[in-house]
Amino acid sequence: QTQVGAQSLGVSKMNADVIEQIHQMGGLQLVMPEAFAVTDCGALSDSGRKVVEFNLTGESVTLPIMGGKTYHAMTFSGQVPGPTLRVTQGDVVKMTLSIPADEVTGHGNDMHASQMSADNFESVNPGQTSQYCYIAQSAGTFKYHCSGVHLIGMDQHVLSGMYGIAIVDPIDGYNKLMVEKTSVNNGKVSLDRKFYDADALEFTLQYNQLYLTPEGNYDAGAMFQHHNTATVVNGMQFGYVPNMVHNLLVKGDANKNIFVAQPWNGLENKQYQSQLLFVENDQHVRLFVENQGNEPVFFHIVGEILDRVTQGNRVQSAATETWLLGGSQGMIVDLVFD
Ligand SMILES: [Cu+2]
Repeated sequence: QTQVGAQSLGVSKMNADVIEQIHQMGGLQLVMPEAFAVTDCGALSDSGRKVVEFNLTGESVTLPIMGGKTYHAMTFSGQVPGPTLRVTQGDVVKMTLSIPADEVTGHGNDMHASQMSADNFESVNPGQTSQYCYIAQSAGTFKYHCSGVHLIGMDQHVLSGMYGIAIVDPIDGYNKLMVEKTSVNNGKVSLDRKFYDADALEFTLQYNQLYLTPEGNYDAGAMFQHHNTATVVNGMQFGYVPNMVHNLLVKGDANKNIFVAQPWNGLENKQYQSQLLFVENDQHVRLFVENQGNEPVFFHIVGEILDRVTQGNRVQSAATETWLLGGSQGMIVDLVFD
């Protein structure tokens, strides 16, 4: 994980000659948004903006892994990924992180939607609580992640499960979706654009890697070599394959698997049972996607085209087959299965 400390780029600390040199070199402009400086919860709660509280705990727990074993996970609020924050652009986020007294390590929380360096918040020790506030100024999907103990162990904490997303909805709402079709009229083929209402069926998909020793502990050596033990989506391998219920529906036999691997088959798995994503044809679907890991994600849906890709409230593509997400990059995919 690469962390650029915004403070280290503070213009006031730099030699004026350096700034002039950068200028002469052709263009690096440092922009410090308002939110960078505003962390005062007292002032922000009185600013006329809606205040949204986001309360998290930092907890180490044991979670199941494919193959029937477990691993030592670190989590926000006991779950992987952590709870999803959803706010509207312009809202104030009041983030509170509490660490239980019996937790084995301190934790932090770096929310990319905040445009603040993790240095500002540092970390919270077991038995303590800390808080910061910020204005969610930019719309989009943004990662949040543990920043370790003063950045020490950040890789371990994030790759063991301490990540989530903040969805910042545009202040003017989402746009309707346009999908290009063609039709034949009087023997002539022509464009026939279809428009879908902005309201959509929504899902979040978060990609990450697990780097584990056989005992289920974090393996930093494997991480540096990119030898991942598993790629996980929303914290699970093969979490979106059929389970026994689908076997029964499709094959008439709960024990006859439909797919090559169905590791989360049984009802006894409770929340760890696999979950299919059900959508209807001709329905507007919106996916909030974040790459939480340190491998690229080549996002493609078999048999579909991504009708619209949005990042930072700007449309990046219409009708692309695949979109590439680097580490700590998010996107909003709007599409219709047709
Ligand atoms: Cu942590």
